Amino acid sequence: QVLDISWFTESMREGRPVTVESRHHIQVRDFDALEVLAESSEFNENEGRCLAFRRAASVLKSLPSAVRSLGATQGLPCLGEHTEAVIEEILQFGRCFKVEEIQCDERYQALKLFTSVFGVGPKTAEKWYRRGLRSFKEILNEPAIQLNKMQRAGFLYYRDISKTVSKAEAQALRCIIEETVHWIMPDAILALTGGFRRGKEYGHDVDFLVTTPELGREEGLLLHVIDRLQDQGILLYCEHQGTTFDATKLPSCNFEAMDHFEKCFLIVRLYEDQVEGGLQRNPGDSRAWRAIRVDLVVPPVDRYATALLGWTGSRQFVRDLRRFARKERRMLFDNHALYDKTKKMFLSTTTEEDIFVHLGLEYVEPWQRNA
Ligand code: TTP
Ligand code: MN
Ligand code: MN
Ligand code: MN
Repeated sequence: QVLDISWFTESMREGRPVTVESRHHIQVRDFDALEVLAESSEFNENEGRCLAFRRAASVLKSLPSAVRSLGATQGLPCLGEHTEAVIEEILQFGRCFKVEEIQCDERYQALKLFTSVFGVGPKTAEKWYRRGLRSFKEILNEPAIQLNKMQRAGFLYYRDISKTVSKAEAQALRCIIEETVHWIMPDAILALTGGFRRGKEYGHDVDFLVTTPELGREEGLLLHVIDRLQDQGILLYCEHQGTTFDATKLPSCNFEAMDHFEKCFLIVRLYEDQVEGGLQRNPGDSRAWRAIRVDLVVPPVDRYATALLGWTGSRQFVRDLRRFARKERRMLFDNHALYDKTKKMFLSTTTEEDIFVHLGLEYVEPWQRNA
């Protein structure tokens, strides 16, 4: 299949400017400033600093009112000296010099653009940048560059999958997935997870958990679902990963580690007439469908609660909860299990509520987990 890039123009570079008028409080857009710093740290492989900026942004986001003076941030957790300096600059000048410098940086711009493609991580982006490549056109016209299957799909459907997914589109996909799963196994359990379970209006993909009432019956189910989507002619891309789950392993301390459940990363075709109120469209696009990224994960039913919590996110919320568990409760948990280090035993969980009970915390509703 030859890549059609006729639709691509240089103007599709992302890069939102963070310059703001001079004013005397911190507002929502300033979190973008911290996000730029986090991203830039990520590109420079400074994972610690990246996490620090993200944590600081989420602490500021959770404040009930705007920050109007540096004094107002005194005593807040997780605000390091770098973040304090950024806030001070924004309060004083309405902008942050360091952030603007990064946004103008050629390497930052190229890496941000490249990593916006599905299947392209910081390593690949860096490799392309070092070869002197700066735009999609240059990458796609460079004969020495071998794109893998995922990256080809990433470019092919770039315009659709870099566009947000609406709640109505997510709902339509839920119906499609539900019908497919239940056609194969009427009593299978399906849950919408990710940002849409947290009540978000928009997302970058749609995430689902699938399991079965009895342990073991989930084996083979996902491959069957994939087959069925293929038969319906709506499967545009599929990467399937078999399970590597090991029930004897302790929960991982490394949050960024992917979980071991069987899963697939899909690109699915969604038709106009399947969505209440119609599809979100790019100007001038008259196609009757759009492509959407979908993740399906299949934990065994006895791991459903931890998997649901992990896949509901947000990333920052789960990261903080795991940190709390480790530091305050001597407990480890990840998407697979909850483990008590004092008692040296796994704690069984059937629902998300059980996890909060074990951690000695009040239940936090999904819509309150948008940290
Ligand atoms: P995402 O779909 O990346 O994020 P999101 O749904 O919160 O937001 P968006 O609108 O951008 O899609 O991931 C959902 C959650 O799943 C997130 O908290 C991280 C988690 N996750 C895992 O636990 N394991 C994995 O292997 C992956 C890819 C994600
Ligand atoms: Mn998601
Ligand atoms: Mn995401
Ligand atoms: Mn996802």
